[in-house]
Amino acid sequence: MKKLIRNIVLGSLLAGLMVHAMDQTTSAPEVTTEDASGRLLSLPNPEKCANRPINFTHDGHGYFYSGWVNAHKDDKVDWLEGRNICREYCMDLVSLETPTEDMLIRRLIQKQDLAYIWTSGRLCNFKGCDREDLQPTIVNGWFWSGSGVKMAPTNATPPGWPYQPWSYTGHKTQFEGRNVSQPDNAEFDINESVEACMGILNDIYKDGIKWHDIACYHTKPFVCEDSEQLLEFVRATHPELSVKEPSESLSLESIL
Ligand SMILES: [Ca+2]
Repeated sequence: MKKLIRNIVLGSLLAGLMVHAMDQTTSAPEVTTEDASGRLLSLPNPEKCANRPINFTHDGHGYFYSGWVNAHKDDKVDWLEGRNICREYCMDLVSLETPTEDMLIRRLIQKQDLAYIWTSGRLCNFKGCDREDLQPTIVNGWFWSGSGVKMAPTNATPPGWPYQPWSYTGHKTQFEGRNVSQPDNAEFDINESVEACMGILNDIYKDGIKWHDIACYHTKPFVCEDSEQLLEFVRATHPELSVKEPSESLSLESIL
């Protein structure tokens, strides 16, 4: 019976993903472009989900920063490894769909003086990404792999945002005698590594705390955010475990 329920839930989860993908975003990648070893996304670990670390909350979601969790405090991992660590806790790398959430993570980076972190931001550069509405992908092909939400075009301030989160500068600026903004896929010109993953860099290019496209193999600390999809999945398949919403609201402002 349990297996049947699991299959039904898994089936509807996959169907939901596909519909979701058709509706408003791209299908989530299963492997990265750098994948040379067949690495796949991890499934959640029910026990870890029930006991997941939560450092702060926002809008009903729990979050943790790897440096604040003993088991991960020295972690510097590539993008997919970051996702997989989060996913075992029914979380995923953080997705910044709103300026409020972006400012929250900027606050963390600023107050802790972090050089950089990974987010779940991802370039659609895999199977299925040749869809016309995603072209050119450097502008129209970015999405949050943690939530499945498509990003606004990268070449302008996102609608409703008071600022442009992508950096106005980066590696290419020095060669072109003008500011070359992000995403710029700069590493591709150096060694053909696609900058398919999004990190937040803290003043690396004297540009403040800004979004940058980065090749996914680089290693960084990371922020995890609750994944509603993975939490629902584990609640449905493991009703005996109490996999809760964050039990109390804990704002980052109250601790930092
Ligand atoms: Ca870049």
